[in-house]
Amino acid sequence: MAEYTSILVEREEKVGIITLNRPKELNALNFQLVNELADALEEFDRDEAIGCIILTGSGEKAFAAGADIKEMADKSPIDMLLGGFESWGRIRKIHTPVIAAVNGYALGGGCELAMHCDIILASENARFGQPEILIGVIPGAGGTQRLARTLGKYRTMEIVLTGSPINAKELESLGLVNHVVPQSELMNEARKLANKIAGQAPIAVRMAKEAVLSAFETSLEEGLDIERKNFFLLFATEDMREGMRAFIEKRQAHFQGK
Ligand code: CO8
Repeated sequence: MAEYTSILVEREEKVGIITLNRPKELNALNFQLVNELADALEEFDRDEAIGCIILTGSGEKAFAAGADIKEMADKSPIDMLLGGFESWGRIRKIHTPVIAAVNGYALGGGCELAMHCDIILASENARFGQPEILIGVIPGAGGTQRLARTLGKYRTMEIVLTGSPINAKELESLGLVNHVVPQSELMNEARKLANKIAGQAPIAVRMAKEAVLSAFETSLEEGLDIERKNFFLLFATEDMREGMRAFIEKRQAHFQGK
């Protein structure tokens, strides 16, 4: 594992855990942190032994309270362009499923980062929001798009135009948060879910993630094509033979990632 200064990286068997680690700044996302995060996610993505990644924040107050306003305050458009924004694109392209364990504030870039993940678990005290409008800007890492595609136009407009926070329970009822749990249970629940995913046939998991994400980026026709091709492709894997044989023989399947 590479050396990181703004994140903590651990592995527990098939699960990789990344913790945003600037607790005094409520894990505000400076460029260094986002670059490190992209590096660490890619490192886990290359590791065939890792079947799922959990992303969380250190401390009890925040997942991430947004991009680092102190770092951004004096920047020019060119500084922002050259400052490492491509790391967000790298995070978006991770093939391994990523679970966000949102343990407090997920605001601005923090909310956008949670939405880059594939499943969002939240503690009861978690607060989400896109407060950029309050400091004279707008979301810049996908907030307007991912919220609109999940919640629809009207709720998204209110969130983006008022900057008001939303609690985890409300987002659970709107379908953006998968489950809300007590803070003391959050990492246990994330581990349980991560281990369940990491125990599935790895190539099927990858194909499934790709197919679901294509629903955000293609027409229904193209998305159905991607799903069907991935489905057919899985008939070339040993894990597909093993999974179906195990069902017929009434035993547990042993997947090898081949
Ligand atoms: N950036 C920098 N520092 C921050 C941030 C932040 N986003 N959030 C909190 N901090 C710092 C505070 O300045 C404070 O530091 P200090 O002790 O040195 O004064 C420390 O963290 C603790 O914060 P508070 O004292 O404010 O804690 P409170 O409990 O009173 O309030 C809040 C917590 C409500 C979360 C409050 O801190 C807050 O409103 N933070 C800012 C939230 C925000 O506006 N986020 C959006 C930022 S813009 C953005 O995310 C654009 C994304 C674009 C794409 C990404 C590009 C990289």
